[in-house]
Amino acid sequence: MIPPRDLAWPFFSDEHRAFARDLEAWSARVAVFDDERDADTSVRAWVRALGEGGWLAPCARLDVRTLCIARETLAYRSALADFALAMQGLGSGAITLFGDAAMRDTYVPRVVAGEAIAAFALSEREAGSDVAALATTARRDGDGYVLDGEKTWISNAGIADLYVVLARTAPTGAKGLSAFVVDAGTPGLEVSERIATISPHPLGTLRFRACRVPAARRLGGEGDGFKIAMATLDLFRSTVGAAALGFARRAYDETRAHAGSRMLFGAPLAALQLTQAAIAEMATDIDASALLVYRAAWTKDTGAERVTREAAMAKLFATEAAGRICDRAVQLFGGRGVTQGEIVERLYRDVRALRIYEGASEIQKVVIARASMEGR
Ligand code: COS
Repeated sequence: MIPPRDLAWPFFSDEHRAFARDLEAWSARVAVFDDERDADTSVRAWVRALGEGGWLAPCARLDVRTLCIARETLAYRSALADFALAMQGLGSGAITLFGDAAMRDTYVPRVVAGEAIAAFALSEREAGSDVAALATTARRDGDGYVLDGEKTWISNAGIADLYVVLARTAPTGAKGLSAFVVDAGTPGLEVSERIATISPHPLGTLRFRACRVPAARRLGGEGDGFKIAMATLDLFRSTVGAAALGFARRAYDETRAHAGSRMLFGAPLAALQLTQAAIAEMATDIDASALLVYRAAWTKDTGAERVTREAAMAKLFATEAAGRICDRAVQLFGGRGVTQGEIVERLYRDVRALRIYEGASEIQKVVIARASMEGR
């Protein structure tokens, strides 16, 4: 939940403030569809509910501040609600940004209505951080392309209706990549494996075997794939920081409530100076994260062509900080902190992947260092 004083920041317009308050009210009221044993059903339910509520509209408008507010607000309540919205955005973002009118009309309204589930298929077993090393091929054949290869750790694999897929149309390097939209159910596309993680959500491996895709399903020009992937990731990286912020704020609020009521040595836990130090560091990490996230989002929304550096800083700092905060929360909850069913135990698991997906912390450092050396 974004505190009212933060909403007073100049990064936001009245429209953003109203969106934050309305989504907060909706998400506090709505039933929570989080069943860790059946994440597929939970995510489908969230996508439908978010679509019906009109909350997926920012996935098509791509106003980064609204996307960040949405992720921060939903992550505070439910990791799967945040995941559902994030993937509708990331999975359709490249179509909104680079698709022609026909492709946008075919896919984006259904994604926004919650009628179609979207996915972004970039990572491979040997290439995720090094995008230019992708090996899946797309061979031109008449009026289409034939895809062969494997993608893994793909969120929504198995429940998605459409996949944006990065594949190689020329032998080497970043300029040899192109992007395609592939419908689930296309002959030659198979979900070959489902992957279980510490914070369950739909994830799996896709296998392409002579999978034929019409040329009209290529996004942008042949060879534009690397830049399409980078531009899409640049836009969504700040939103990963925003989700981290939502988890962190929840852990912080749970910790403050606990520290005020848990008695030890004849006083509340919060009376101990070591607890006070922990709470002070959590609070400072949260404000610093929020400032970096909304600085990056505002910079993009107000017309910057690239926000590579700002988005990398926001994701790096906010996800690392949220890891520290959720870890501290577990520590201050003691035995309860590692007990299944406790909110902070769940947050501790939910927050971990954010330092890895959409560019690991180490990659964000590479990106920031390069920009710094170039004087950007
Ligand atoms: N936006 C637009 N264009 C970009 C860009 C960006 N963010 N980053 C790079 N480019 C352009 C470059 O300007 C360059 O263009 P020219 O050849 O015309 O000059 C081209 O793309 C190649 O860039 P570069 O040489 O920097 O490519 P690298 O292979 O060295 O890129 C990094 C390395 C680390 C930046 C890249 O591979 C990356 O971001 N990896 C992380 C990807 C990721 O998030 N993976 C997680 C899986 S997806 S959930």
